[in-house]
Amino acid sequence: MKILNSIPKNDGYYMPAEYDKHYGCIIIWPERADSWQYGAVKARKAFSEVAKAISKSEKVTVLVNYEAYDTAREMLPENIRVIEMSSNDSWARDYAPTFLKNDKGKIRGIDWYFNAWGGLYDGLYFPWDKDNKMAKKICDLYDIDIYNMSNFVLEGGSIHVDGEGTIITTEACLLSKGRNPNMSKTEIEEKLKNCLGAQKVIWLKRGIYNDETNEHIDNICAFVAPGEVVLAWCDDKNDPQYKMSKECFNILSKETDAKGRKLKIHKLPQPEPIYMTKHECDGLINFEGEPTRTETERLAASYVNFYISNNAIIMPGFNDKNDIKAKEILKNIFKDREIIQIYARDILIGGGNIHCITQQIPYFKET
Ligand code: KQY
Repeated sequence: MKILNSIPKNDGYYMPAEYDKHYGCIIIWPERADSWQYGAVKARKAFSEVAKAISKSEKVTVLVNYEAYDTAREMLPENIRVIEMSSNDSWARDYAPTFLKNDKGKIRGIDWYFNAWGGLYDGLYFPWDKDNKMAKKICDLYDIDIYNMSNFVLEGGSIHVDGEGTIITTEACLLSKGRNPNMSKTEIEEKLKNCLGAQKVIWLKRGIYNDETNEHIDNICAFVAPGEVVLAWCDDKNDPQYKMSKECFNILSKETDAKGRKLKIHKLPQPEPIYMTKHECDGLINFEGEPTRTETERLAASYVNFYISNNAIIMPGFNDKNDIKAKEILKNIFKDREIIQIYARDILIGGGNIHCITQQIPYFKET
């Protein structure tokens, strides 16, 4: 593995869309006592279901701390590789490398700086050193060269791309004070375009209500094809999400992508609001000085937080009346892929969902 200090765009590298062909997927095993209730038992079952669904069509590698290795190996089938690697928590989307490819089928990674969604300003835990080292370790594991972008704070869940020159993100997250406070919006935009080999950034203002990541894009809006997005939608005018989604819709409907296409917007309904219960809060161990979950706290549930595997869409379900409706909408969009819905409340309690716990590796030729 070589560490590169050049600019990906100048080297001919760009981030492919998630619906492009994958080599595999990385997942990090849940363990942290303030994220995963009651020793992470239910979370581990949900993570295993996600890993199994993805492994039907791509190679899944699960990374796990020493202490939980035996449990992970026991719970996961043989076709899923389990490797010991230290982490602080389990959000592969945010701190596994962002992978890029070039036109010759070669791939490279990006090592952004990770500061637990806002560092000492409004981050969610401290320390985050093990998470921050994972991108480099993962590239070393696969012998993939990696761009050093440690002067820029970014999580993978805060960007989506169409693989044809367009990036979408939210201002609430990327312009937040806990990430790159000394950079202007224009400078951040240039950095994204240079790193991801893109020509255009579409900025939405906000994401999902009460999303503790400062409102990552991957919970509110995602590309499903060139020129097409899904957007989390809410019809209830009394719900704070109503205005937030409407504002996103207004921006998207006036925008064009990097190739000048108008965007087709598919609305994906939200589940009814989901709140933490006392029982769930009692199952978490809270660390002094860090944000905690509270009873009746609204969780940032969204069907948009799905993973696109080679032959399926792995989407969350919440035992909600909109589970079936959301599944049908995705089936109509992804006609050639199976739609696998996994009950995801036990992932949601940790603060994210299926997209947040996965990171795809684009298809590449092994040497
Ligand atoms: O990317 C995510 N949505 C993960 C957020 C986890 C926050 C820690 N509880």
